[in-house]
Amino acid sequence: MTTKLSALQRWVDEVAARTQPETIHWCTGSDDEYQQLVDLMVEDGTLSPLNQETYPNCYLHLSDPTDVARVEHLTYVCTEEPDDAGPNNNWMSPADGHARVDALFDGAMQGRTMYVIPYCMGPITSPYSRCGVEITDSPYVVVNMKLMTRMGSAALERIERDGKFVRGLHSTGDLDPERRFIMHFPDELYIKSIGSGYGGNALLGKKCHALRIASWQARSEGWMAEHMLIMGIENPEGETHYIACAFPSACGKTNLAMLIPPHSMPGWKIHTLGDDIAWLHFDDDGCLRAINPESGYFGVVPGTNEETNKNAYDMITRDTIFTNVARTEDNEPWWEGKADGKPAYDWRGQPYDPSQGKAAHPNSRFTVAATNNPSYSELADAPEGVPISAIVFGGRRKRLAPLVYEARDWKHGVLVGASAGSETTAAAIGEVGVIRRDPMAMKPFCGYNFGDYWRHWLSLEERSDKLPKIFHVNWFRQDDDGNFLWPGFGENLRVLKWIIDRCEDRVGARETPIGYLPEPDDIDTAELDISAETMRVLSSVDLDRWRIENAHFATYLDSFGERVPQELRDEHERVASELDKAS
Ligand code: SAT
Ligand code: MN
Repeated sequence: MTTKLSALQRWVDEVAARTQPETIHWCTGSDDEYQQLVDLMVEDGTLSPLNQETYPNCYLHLSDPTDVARVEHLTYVCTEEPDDAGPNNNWMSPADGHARVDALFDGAMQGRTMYVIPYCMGPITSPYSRCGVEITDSPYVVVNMKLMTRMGSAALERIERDGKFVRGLHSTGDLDPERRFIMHFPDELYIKSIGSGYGGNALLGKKCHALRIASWQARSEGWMAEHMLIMGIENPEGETHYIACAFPSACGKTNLAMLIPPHSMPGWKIHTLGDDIAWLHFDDDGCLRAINPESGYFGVVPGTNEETNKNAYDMITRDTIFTNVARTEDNEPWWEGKADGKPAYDWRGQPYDPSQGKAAHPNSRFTVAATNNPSYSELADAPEGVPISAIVFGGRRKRLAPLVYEARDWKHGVLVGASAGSETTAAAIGEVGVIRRDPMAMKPFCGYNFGDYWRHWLSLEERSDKLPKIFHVNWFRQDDDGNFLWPGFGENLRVLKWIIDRCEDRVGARETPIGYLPEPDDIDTAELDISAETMRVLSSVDLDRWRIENAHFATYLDSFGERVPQELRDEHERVASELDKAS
């Protein structure tokens, strides 16, 4: 196969000339193609079949032990002006960026097959969708892209119609961390990634395209590309509200998106639209609508069980690719937090020895098509997307943030998102558990200067009088002994109910310097083993800690210099003075 789109054909020829593959394979996206690639990888050891009786069509991939997470320090945004990438990104000039990686791509695919993957982020017929083509020498990337995106012939037809596509060039290279780069050239809608086969570094449709490049495109075209799950919440009366929630990697977006309502909330239903990325556009009525550009999940495995996320637990018993989990004697996948079985081999493929660390890597992942999810929404393929009632920010905060609070208005909501922080997780290489600022959960993913990004958020207020309300949640508060105060998981629906009641003006709230908080009794705790005192702690504001937090954020804002919108500084000062007054 080839293409009638000359710009695409030319690019493929040019890449082939540089990387010198043995053959070129244009991906059709068919099930047969998927199976052939899986068989090929089973033959060469890239994949191992798991127990086909209990885990039909499930396979295990063990990556190089140095290649198990995103590498933020090797991820660059290449713009002419360093300030356009901003202090939130590593910067290189486009000329240097190309030169740096092109040298590594020279001859990189010798003796290998080069796969050309046309893909569409979002429903094929949606005006909000955007397309890309990834060229890779990794069949593992191809099968993951098949599970995660709408890829193959239908996407190619749309690309040929649109004439426009994001280019993503990937090679696993030699996996040497010294020769690993993830480069973005937003002006050219071009991504070049080499030296890693891992998820966010290699599946270029995901973070590289759908967040870094798309956030750049979104600013110039007047929409938003955000690190948000999308879910529908249906109450017993049959009324459904859609919300979009931004939490950092490995903070429970997948679990929340496919939550199972607790026993005390009969008649409630959850509909999953997406678990990681939302593209938000205004419709003609000024209503903000969301589509999920992806069509599959790349979720964290450890901790997944029938209690925490039964939908995910069930959906990954078939048709799933596991990456870096452990294995039992019966060849079933195993991970920390799985209720049954025990590990025989660890994520490096070695006989399990507890003194060598965890059996499954803390960032081990499942890749599975969204259609496997029992709570998958019927509207996930709707070209017009779903209307968003609330935007919810959050993160892991042991001490500071209350269970839930609501921003006073849009401007304050932008500040709430911009000042979000979270403890780091195993989703990226680096220290785990330290607080870092993570505005809108986009720290690793915003493809341009955060100052300009906040300005873009603020500007939306002029576009509509139907903007969603903005909230902040924290499922991760702990007591002095490190016990979680809130049970989390399915019980989080109790908090979402309060959020929806606020959107519908059905419940009051208490005004505080940080925003509106529920009265402790306004969150229903029926059938929960939680004391009134704990609820009081969860719904109170520690003014001293908040003043320290606010001062810390001021310093952070300063690091963006003149790019910080004055409106955001003013809003920050307003909150600071409210905090001073209240203390
Ligand atoms: O590796 S990914 O970026 O795809 C997953 C994540 O970190 O959110
Ligand atoms: Mn993510």
